[in-house]
Amino acid sequence: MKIALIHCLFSHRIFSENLKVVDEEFCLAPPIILAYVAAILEKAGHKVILIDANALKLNKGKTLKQLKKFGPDVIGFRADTYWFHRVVDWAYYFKDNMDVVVIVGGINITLYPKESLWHKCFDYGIAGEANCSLPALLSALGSKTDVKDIRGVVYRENDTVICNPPLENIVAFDDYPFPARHLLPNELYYSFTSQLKNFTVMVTSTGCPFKCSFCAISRLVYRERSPINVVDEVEECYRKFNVREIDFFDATFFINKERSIAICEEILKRGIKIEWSCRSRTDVVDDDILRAASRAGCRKIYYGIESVSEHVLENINKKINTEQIIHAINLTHKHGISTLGFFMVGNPSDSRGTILSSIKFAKKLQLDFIQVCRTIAKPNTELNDYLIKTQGVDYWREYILGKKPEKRLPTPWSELSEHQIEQYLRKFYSDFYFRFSYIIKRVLKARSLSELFRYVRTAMRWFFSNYSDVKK
Ligand code: B12
Ligand code: SF4
Repeated sequence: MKIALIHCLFSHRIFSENLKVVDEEFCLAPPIILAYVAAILEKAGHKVILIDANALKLNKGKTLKQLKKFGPDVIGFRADTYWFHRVVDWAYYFKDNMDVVVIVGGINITLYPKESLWHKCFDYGIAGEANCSLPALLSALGSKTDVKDIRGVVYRENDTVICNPPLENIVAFDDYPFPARHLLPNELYYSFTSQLKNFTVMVTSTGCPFKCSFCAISRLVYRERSPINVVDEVEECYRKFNVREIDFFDATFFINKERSIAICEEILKRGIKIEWSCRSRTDVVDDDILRAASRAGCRKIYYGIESVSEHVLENINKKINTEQIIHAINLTHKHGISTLGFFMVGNPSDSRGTILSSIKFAKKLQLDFIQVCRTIAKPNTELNDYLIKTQGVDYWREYILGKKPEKRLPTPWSELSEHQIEQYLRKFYSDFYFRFSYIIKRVLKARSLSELFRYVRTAMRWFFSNYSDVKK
């Protein structure tokens, strides 16, 4: 069959935890999940294209032109919760203009299968992994046989949405084919802090064994790839796609010390000259890991710090303390690796005092970058459970059904108003970034004009932002 996978043109959403400028400037990353789906389809013998309309800045009309040239039997979308209605809008458009079957997959279909398939622009959904379900669904469509026995498939019969039982076992992550990067415009991607081209993202583990109350990843099954499998993909990126910088997008890359060091040693052994970054908890790194990482090209680590207040950290179930944070950041700098600290404002028990202390702390730690977000009730989190309990309704469920508009969600766990949270969020950024000493350091550390240009553009956008997302 001929299948076209489409990554829509995305934009900032009102309920996002990030400021508009951050959502728009933080990164232009490859739609790696759809590239996984593409690889699964190619392995099953299908002809596939992947249109990254977001990177290519294609609107629906231009994407339709490309689709018509290819003439797909099936088009596939990935839907996460925030962007669900954008995907619905695009799916209706193509459905109205072409004779195609539309399949949707991704995390939101796993969380809200019935509500998602309530939208008639989708003919079928896949809840959970595509590996077995999608090839089986396509062969049933090809042979016009029943789909009722295919696990993970969601479909409509008359006007009722049927959710088949989920897959029994999850697929070992090593058994996935590598993402089909040959279908992507690899030279276009970058992140706010990336310094080399080509830049890509990789995922070497999913889920996380920790249970922070604001985080949806804690509820995904933790599974990891073996070091050899990871470095095989790194090598493919390096040799086949001229990748020189990789952002490992795992929730917390260094969680397994032995695996982390084995990955670093394998990169060194094969002589792959790449630079990379990753995300980590502060309490899992030590001298051995950071030494190995630095030698293998690690140039930046994104640490989840969230707050300096131990009371706040306890309330969000972060299970770290300030001593561990200070130790991890200093050790990372000692090994010549830059740091980005993630912070959140509007946490349970956050106050003006805790936020101002966190700002001071971020500056004192001499972090190279920070990213600050509002604490929101993301779908499938403990905080969302709390919101459902206190409000009596699951906003996200209603939003998917189209019964609730896009809006800022209440934060009943915090004494701070929405306006105050917004102001502290902005203050956090401006107090940190707009320091003379910081600006000089950034300019001196920049390695290309395009990197410098990115910083200047974001700073200008920051200055001229008219708070439009606050007013809404
Ligand atoms: C890599 C990653 C990214 C990458 C790549 C995303 C992409 N578009 O490809 C980047 C950096 C771009 C990214 C961005 C964002 N992400 Co992200 N991301 C991840 C991460 C860490 C790993 C996902 C992954 O690669 N898994 C491995 C693949 C193989 O497994 P999988 O995702 O389960 O996919 C399988 C099935 O879902 C299914 N499937 C998926 N798509 C499709 C499509 C079809 C047609 C079919 C049939 C099946 C199918 O088959 C796949 C293979 O078996 C996850 C967290 C996690 N650990 O899972 C968050 C996660 C998916 N991201 C999330 C979010 C919120 C975002 C952002 C909105 C963040 C932000 N504020 O900007 C943006 C969204 C931008 C966008 N629209 O893509 C949330 C989604 C929550 C939700 N309920 O919607 C997650 C779960 C993390 C979290 N914070 O909770 N992300
Ligand atoms: S915030 Fe980080 S450590 Fe906590 S559950 Fe999420 S991924 Fe794991």
